[in-house]
Amino acid sequence: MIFPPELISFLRKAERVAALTGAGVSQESGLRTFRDSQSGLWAQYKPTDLASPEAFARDPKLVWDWYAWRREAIKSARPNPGHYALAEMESRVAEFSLITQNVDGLHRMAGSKRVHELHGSIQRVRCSVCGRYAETWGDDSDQVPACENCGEMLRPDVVWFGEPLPRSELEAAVKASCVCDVFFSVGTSGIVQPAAALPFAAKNKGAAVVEVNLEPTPLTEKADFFLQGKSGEVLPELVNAVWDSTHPSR
Ligand code: BV8
Ligand code: ZN
Repeated sequence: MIFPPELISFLRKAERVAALTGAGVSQESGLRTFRDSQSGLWAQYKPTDLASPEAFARDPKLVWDWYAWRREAIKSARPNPGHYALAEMESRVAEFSLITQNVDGLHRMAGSKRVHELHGSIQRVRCSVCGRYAETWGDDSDQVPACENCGEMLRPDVVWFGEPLPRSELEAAVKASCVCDVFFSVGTSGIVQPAAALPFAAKNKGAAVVEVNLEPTPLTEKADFFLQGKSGEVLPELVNAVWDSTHPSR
């Protein structure tokens, strides 16, 4: 891909960069995005119907099994070149913040250090009542595992629709978005709030906004650069073009 020269020079000069990622950045690791139709047993459900406290109250075992199925899928997933390119960018820029909506943990696995998980992590499990984290749990086939501390049902440590985001993660993400020189929005349809507002906040504070997606989104017309393509291909090429061997890292 040929990149606009002004994008290259923006990135070479950038002191602070922030990147918001969504399910699209993990698509090339073999994980379905929320927009892709779910497969098999789960095809009949919309994620928004399962990822909510109401769904868990109505049918806790169904919701627990959906997350157990996703944890299994993630076990065999590995970071793809897009994740690694973002980790490389962090090593090249003075201040880099990775803000992710994903709960799959692949950014940290790829070596990203400063990661703000806005929607929690599917790898962590906590008690739905006393909040205690569980390291291990039974996989009893007909009921949700119980908390060792209080006996109530366990749940995934993710943010469901209608639940508030972790305050410290959101505050850090808003701060990074408002002070950055360049803001990337990668592999996200830009629908879910408040994450989807971050690129607009960055733009309003004067950042150059770069969107990487297969197709346009509500952000595209506001973005300064729209790099249409797979993040696993576009991002490594961009990192090479900006910080190739002739340009010293920071
Ligand atoms: C809150 C964790 C308040 C769980 C998730 C009406 C209007 C506006 C807002 C609302 C509204 N009604 C309700 C709301 C608020 C609601 C919301 O935004 N709803 C939406 C549906 C409108 N938000 C909330 O409820 C949030 N909480 O607001 O709380 C509050 C405050 C105080 C006190 C109490 C309450 C909580 C939202 C978090 C929900 N949890 N995940 C889990 O994972 O199971 S959301 C989940 O879905 C993801 O985390 C992610 O955020 C979202 C999916 O979006 P994407 O990641 O973008 O994925 P998607 O599949 O949509 O798109 C993929 C993109 O990638 C596509 O564009 C595709 O083209 C592209 N792509 C694909 N392959 C590639 C690619 N791009 C590049 N390369 C590729 N290879
Ligand atoms: Zn408990």
